[in-house]
Amino acid sequence: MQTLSEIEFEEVSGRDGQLGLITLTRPQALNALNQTMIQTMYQQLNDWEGANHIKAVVIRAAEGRAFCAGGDVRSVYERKLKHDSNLANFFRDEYTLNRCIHDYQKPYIALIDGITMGGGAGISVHGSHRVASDRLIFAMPETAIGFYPDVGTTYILARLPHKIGYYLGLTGARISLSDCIATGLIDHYVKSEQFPELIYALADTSFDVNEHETITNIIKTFSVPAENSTLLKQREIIENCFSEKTIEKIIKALEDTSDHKWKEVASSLRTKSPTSLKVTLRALQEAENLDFDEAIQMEFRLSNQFLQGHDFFEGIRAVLIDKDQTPHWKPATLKEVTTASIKKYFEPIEMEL
Ligand code: QUE
Repeated sequence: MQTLSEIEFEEVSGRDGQLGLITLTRPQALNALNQTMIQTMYQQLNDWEGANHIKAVVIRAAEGRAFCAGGDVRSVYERKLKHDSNLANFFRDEYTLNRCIHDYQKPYIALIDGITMGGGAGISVHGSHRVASDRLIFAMPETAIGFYPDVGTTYILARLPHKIGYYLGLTGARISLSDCIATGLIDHYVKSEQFPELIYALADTSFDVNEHETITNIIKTFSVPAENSTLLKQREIIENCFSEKTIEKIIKALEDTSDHKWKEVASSLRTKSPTSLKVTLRALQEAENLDFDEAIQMEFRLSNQFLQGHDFFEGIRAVLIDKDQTPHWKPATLKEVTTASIKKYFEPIEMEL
């Protein structure tokens, strides 16, 4: 049932033109993106891109714990149970939206206040200006549900310094605002109380010349310094372990640190889908040499393959449906995952993105 709107669009007028304002309003599902939200947002972004009176777009979430907890993979699971033959179109629509944001011809400003995971990253980190509050919790947790970091983030994660993107994408680690600023995932820290004023300041300013820098300067009048990143202090260990070329070697390197925290990271990797880990590692390695468009096309191939497999549905079941937190992966061990089975994920498909 979908009676109330789960995403809202407004045009905010200021002394100099209008902003397109998107507000996610599905707090009961942590603003997880369903296909209708994705399609209407894409439509609206296209309309605003061609509308002379709209000078920039801002996205935010209605008050609550989350900016956006992901794509609505629960509904993907339900559709699978109903033998829906076109599950891949959910991902086609979502990645088309992500690509639209990456390519957007007007400034796209994400104001992030709260949990941002998976699909939530896909509608924020590809924007031209990424602003977050100290309530940000960022994660790409998909290997826990037998999937992989998608929504264009293979491109992003592959480019983070010190192999931090490999760490985030493989382990699903949750990181803070200061860690996001230090790695470059987020550009500015603004306190959430300031978000409304920032929106009005943006609406009031003319962006006629040098719009990117003009907006950056407005944001800077509201921004405050972030704390020191705890993650960046660990960059040597991270870079050392996550530069290894296989999952088995990464796990071994983590165990060899003889540091309690990093041994636990090794144990946590052992709980993830072995297929997900191997596909994710290879996808990040590939994405280092791909442009955004190529990376998200690769992702669409991967997602199609995950929809054919076992682990994605088992992961959604264990984490989001039955919540027993005990997924039974098939194959269950890294050793049993064949090179041929991984290779298949990267092969061309009939209907490419
Ligand atoms: C790993 C994930 C996701 C997750 C939890 C994980 C994910 C996702 C959701 C989610 C959260 C709230 C919802 C919803 C989905 O949780 O991708 O429909 O209401 O979308 O451990 O990858």
